[in-house]
Amino acid sequence: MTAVNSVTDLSRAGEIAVVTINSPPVNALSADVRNGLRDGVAKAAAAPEVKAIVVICAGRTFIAGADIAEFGKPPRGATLLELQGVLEGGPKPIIAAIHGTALGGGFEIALMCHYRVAVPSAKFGLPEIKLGLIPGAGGTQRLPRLTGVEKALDIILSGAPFSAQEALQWGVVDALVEEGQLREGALGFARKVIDTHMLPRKIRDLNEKIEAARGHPEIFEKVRRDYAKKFRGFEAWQSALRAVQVAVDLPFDEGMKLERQAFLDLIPTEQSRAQRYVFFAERKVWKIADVPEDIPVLPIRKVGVIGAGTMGGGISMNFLNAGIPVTIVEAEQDALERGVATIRRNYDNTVKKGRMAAADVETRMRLLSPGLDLGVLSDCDLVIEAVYEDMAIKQDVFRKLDRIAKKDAILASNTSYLNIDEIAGVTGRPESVLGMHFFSPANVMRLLEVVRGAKTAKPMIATAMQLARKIGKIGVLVGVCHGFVGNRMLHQRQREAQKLILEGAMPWDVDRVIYDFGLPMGPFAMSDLAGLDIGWSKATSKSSTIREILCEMDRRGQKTGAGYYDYDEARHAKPSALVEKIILDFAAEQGIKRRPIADDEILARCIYPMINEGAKILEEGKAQRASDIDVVWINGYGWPVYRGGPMFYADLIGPEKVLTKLKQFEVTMGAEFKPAPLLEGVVAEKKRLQDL
Ligand code: 3H9
Repeated sequence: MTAVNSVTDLSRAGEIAVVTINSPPVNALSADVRNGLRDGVAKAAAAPEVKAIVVICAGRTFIAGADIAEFGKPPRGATLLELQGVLEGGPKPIIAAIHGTALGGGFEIALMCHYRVAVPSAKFGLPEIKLGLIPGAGGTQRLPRLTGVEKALDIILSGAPFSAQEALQWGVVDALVEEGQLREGALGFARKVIDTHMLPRKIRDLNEKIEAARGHPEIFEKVRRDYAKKFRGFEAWQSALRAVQVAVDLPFDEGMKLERQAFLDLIPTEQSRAQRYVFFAERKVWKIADVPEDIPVLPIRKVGVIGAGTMGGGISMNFLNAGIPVTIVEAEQDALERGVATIRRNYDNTVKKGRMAAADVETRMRLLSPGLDLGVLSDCDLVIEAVYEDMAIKQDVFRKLDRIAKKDAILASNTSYLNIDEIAGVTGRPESVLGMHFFSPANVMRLLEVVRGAKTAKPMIATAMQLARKIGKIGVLVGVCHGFVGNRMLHQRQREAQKLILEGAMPWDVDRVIYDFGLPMGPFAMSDLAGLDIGWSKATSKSSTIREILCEMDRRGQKTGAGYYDYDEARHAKPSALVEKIILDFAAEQGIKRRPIADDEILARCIYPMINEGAKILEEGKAQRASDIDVVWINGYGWPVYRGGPMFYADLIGPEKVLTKLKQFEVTMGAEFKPAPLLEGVVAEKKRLQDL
């Protein structure tokens, strides 16, 4: 074995040379890896005794893509054209041996090789679209030549990984070899190549499948229609479509050039910068400054959930899906039965949509034990309380839990606003208490705010975060404050939205601006969906806000067929003339002189106070970093990933612009716009929020 460079080795097995890349953690295609690959393969090809070359990776995976951290920096090292020259253009057959995840540029390197073998657990994919990019090393030109245009478009536009079995079926790999025996299997394949005189097979020369698509623009039209909704607001997908179309219409080398240019053009776009930022942000959340990564976590073998309502049921499903038994407790038999029936119905609906096998429903339901008494939770390792949002009720539950739960159990509250320390304070073990704030629908939304109380012990925090990962959530550690990170910022937006409709806008104006910005819906559509009567009661309602007036009229949102909007049977929203009149009358009664409000102002009024609140959250240490706040907004509220989250957005448009506007608003509209000192500091020091 000889070292080619610091990340590449060259070894020999008879007439077969083996080039091994070893660049942890994921063998990303850095300059070193590219250099090593180029030089290693070239050296092997030059040795007269070598008849075939295997390219393989050490560690947990084949090359998992370009080094994302390198994008936008000055180019270094071997170029992709050079790699293509030594790999595809090389004189001797080259076999890529694949395990782990061959993604993006990694998969494209494999496609530059002449043959591919993989272990059955390997995964493949072109996830560039998720980074606001398109494949830039031939993926859009070579993949359609193997799989046909439709399949290739699906792989490129979904960005989703596919299995080794699918890869075999679609002609992407030539053979599967025994799990754990990749090197031996690849050598065996290489032996066969030598013995049967198989020549280097270049994908660039395989034209049959793309010729089949030539003269059929309807293929692209259909895909464009199918994906239009999913990609509302996104840019890169149109480039991806064009690149594949070029593969069909133009010779290979021209296609390569156009693909490369489109890729390079996308790198500096705001969307791609935002999406790459989010990629790293979603990986940073797991790192907690004062909780070591190797701290021992507690085994969670059984989970208790108190409350079988919408939240309790959704929360339970997460654990059932992960194979963890759940005991769910309700006070009344019929509420318990309703809760269990809802869980089953949700699963049945998933089966109907073809996304789950019927047998899996039974497997999951068998893991669920319903109970009517908190006493049945005594053997749970984690208990999550999801009862009515009321401090006295929650404290009562925790007092009882303290007596029932086993010694080292984690006691969690799913509260969305309340003070975890006050809840923990009624127990004799505040170190075991934390918040696990799921977002509705809890079995669908990816975000989990893990709320750290003043006394929560570190192993409890580490366990909750690890569990979040296990159930497929993205866990963000937050501190105790009203509404934590997400709802605390949301409150700012909701307040301004309510003010805006009195000052001159209509609910549908505000919603349109927020929707066009990229969120799935605006504040009023969201209220209608959630129900206007959350936290409202007839007894105390005094017609003192638009919301109260609407609730009193039984316009309580979609569920009553009317709220800020009117709804038809299919739940399509229509602006309501009645609501318009209610707003106008109410504003007049309040002596508010209405004025036209421009879209710019609506956006700034809704979003800048959120950014300001985010700055206060950082100042108070209630979030670890600005990017954690962004992860909350992207995964909990549908903030468009191509805008990177509210804090990244502030950096993008310039913190100074936000500050200036807040100051103006403060003068004309009052103290709620007073800029956070942290924001003032960032501007004074010409920093970015994301760097704090
Ligand atoms: C591309 O290839 C463009 C080409 O078409 C054209 C040009 C050639 N770069 O996710 P994990 C880090 S675009 C840099 O926790 P897992 C990651 O930050 C690229 N760093 O592990 C983390 O660091 P840390 C197309 C990367 O086992 C560590 O590795 N490729 C990269 O859950 C472990 O990552 C992709 O988009 C990278 N490419 O999942 C694939 N990848 O430990 C992106 C990872 O300091 N990667 N890191 O926090 C993934 O999807 C997952 O990381 C993977 C492993 C499935 C590979």
